[in-house]
Amino acid sequence: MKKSALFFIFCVAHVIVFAQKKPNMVIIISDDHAYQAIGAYGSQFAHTPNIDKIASTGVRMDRAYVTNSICSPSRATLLTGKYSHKNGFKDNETSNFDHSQDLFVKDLQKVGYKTAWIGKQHLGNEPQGFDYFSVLVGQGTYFNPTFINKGNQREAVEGYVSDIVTDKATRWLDSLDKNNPFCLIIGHKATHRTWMPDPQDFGKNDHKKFQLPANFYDHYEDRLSAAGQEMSIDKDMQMAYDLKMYESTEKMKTERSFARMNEKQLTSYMAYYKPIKEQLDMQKLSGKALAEWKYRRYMIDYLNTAESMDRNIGRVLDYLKEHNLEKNTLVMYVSDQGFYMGEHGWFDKRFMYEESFRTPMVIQFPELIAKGTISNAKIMNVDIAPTLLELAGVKKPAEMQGESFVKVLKGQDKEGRENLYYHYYENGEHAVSPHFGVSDGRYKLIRFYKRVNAWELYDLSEDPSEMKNIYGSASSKTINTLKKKLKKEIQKVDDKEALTIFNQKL
Ligand code: SGN
Ligand code: CA
Repeated sequence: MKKSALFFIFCVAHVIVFAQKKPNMVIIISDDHAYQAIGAYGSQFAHTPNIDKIASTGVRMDRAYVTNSICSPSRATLLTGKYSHKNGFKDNETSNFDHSQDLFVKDLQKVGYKTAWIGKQHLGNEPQGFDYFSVLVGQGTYFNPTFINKGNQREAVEGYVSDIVTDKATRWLDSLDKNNPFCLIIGHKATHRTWMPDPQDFGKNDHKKFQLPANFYDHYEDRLSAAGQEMSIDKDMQMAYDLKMYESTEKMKTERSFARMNEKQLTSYMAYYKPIKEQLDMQKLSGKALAEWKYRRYMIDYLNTAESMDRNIGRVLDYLKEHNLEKNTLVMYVSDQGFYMGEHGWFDKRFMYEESFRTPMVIQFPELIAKGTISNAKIMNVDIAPTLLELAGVKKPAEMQGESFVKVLKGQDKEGRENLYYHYYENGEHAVSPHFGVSDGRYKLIRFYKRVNAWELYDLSEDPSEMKNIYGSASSKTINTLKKKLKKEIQKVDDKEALTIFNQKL
């Protein structure tokens, strides 16, 4: 054989071996799942053995943050590695996602990856960059959900959403030629409002004692936007819609999420909730007693809903193990943002305060990450795309704003980002004022605008629950230092809208 032919064979073989070495990726993204409700994060009441298993096999990220604490903007940031003002998806109410822009999954496809998104994506009905997709229509529903499959084909499936999404995910994995690397994104509907458990999980968390957060009765002094929100468990959480307190099956069926249930599903819901409603009626609660009853029921529904998701995450982990894929597959579990479990008296998210700004993130990848690592490095969801690209050996596209945290995963970087920049835009449901801000880990400076015009400053080392806005009392030196940091971050990500507001006098 000629030398050149031999060389050619060598090159092809090298490419094949190299291609096989590219890691597989399974990204499991939940919806509104709080770190306060995860065992691995120290929750005393959560039952999340499978998420915990990912953490103990790999790393628990304790300072993972989002750039904009709301569903679709978070997923848009995950896909693009860009802030909302650059990827064009700022809020759920007015934005349309441009799927034709560069997405990390498209870059992965170029180097041989098979890609799929299955479950909740919430970025319209025409995803791009996926060899296969089956996404929930809009927010999706817990029962008998409808999917849009590639080729714009609608499919209604009977059953409970977390099971169905996982069935689809494992079927897609089954269909793959495992010699090619793959990137699978599983989007869970759980634990989004209105927290509807799989009936088999009713009762699982009902016996538990929940400690009311110390700031449940927050009076929001010096915090105008916090005072004006509409996401209070006491004031805004609805007895019927949210907590499922209906007099009769007929009344229950007036709500869309129940109207779509089959007889068996509806019967099991009535059988569980009716006695709770009867007991409540007998108690005739009001004031604080009623607020605390609502908090308790919220916790129970939320945790019962999480049971199925965690169980289904376990199915995916088992699949990888059974198919000998565990070693060469990175598994990341992340939520689209954090969530309030009664802190400040709230449910929902949106604020730059820690509970919603921070997101749970645990990652296993035995080839790279040491077992049982706890990382305090500051990272953001905008950093996920560049990290995955680096692991796949792909150069980061110039316009991608995130920074790879591969070094953090390898244990070579303990700090991560110096500053965290945040910008929330939506100005509607739950009445949270738009705002942007910076956190350096100790101080957090926030500028609210539109609905409320105000600055807020917190010293997290003194006040981790962010109850005391010290903007009015802090030294001008501290404020100026933080303002400089904020301006630098605004300029770094080229957020023109924020810069204009930053420069305005209050
Ligand atoms: C829905 C919910 C809100 C929630 C948003 C955004 N209302 O509109 O409570 O904040 O979604 O959630 S509901 O009455 O429809 O449940 S997100 O996960 O899409 O960001
Ligand atoms: Ca969400």
